[in-house]
Amino acid sequence: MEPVLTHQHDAVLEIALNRPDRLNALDRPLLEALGRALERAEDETVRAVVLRGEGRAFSAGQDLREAAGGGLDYQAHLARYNRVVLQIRRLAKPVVAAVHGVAAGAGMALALAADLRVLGRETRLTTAFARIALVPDSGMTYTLPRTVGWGRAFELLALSPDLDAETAMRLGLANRVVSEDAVFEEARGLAARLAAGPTRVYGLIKHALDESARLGLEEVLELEAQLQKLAGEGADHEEGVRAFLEKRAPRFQGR
Ligand code: LHQ
Repeated sequence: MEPVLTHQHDAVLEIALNRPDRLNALDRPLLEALGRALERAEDETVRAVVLRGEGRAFSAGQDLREAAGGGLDYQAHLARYNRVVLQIRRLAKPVVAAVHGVAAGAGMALALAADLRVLGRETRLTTAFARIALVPDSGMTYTLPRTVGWGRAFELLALSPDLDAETAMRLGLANRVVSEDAVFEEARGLAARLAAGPTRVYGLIKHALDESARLGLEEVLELEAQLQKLAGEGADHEEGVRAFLEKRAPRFQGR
């Protein structure tokens, strides 16, 4: 069985984690397949990505059977996680995580690396790492405090509560909460809407937000000016302005 499934519908690439009997626990073959799937997302025919899980969960995080007994070289293994997290963040197009069931540990970290999260009303999130006496990884110490604030991050990481969808929404961890069986459709709808947008500019927005996390105000202002020059030269900007003046909806080509 392929550990990751991909399916492209129009300009939306759907990537599904596919170890349902293990709640899509992440092991080496799955992470390597996810890396290959994310390479496919670079294709210019792809303008948005949905990341989701098969079965009853998004992902239970690292496969603890693979990690048990000291047989796993954590540093080498983390390079596989780091690769996919960077692939998601550096992909110059939006990634929507469709999070149903549960997302734990590195599974939650993958969802946090995405640009938008759709949760089901019954979905639970848990950082999980400290429950098994591990520090957070897969970028969680970067994404979590930037999402929920520094004041809450330690509590979520140290005590690892089960967060329900309502709390996740309140903390800014979810963009949409829908009924559990509508999670994929909602995520696909969002991705389709984004795929019809100014894709190149979405990539620049993503870059600007990531960079702003480590820059001072003066540097942010400078970066915005540089990116605005790039955006302003784009065909989509010209189309957006023309559509506004002609009082019609823009037809963006993603350029
Ligand atoms: C699992 C797993 C799992 C294997 C459920 N592995 N089988 C760590 C190490 C090294 C380097 C890289 O980074 C990391 C990062 C991490 O991700 S650390 C955090 C790892 N994840 C966890 O600690 C979560 C462990 N799982 C759970 O706490 C629960 O399973 C959750 C809360 C996810 C779901 O609970 P339930 O809905 O009650 O399901 P369940 O526990 O009954 O699980 C169903 C099956 O899936 C079960 O197998 P079985 O044969 O008994 O039916 C579980 O053993 C298996 N499974 N998570 N991570």
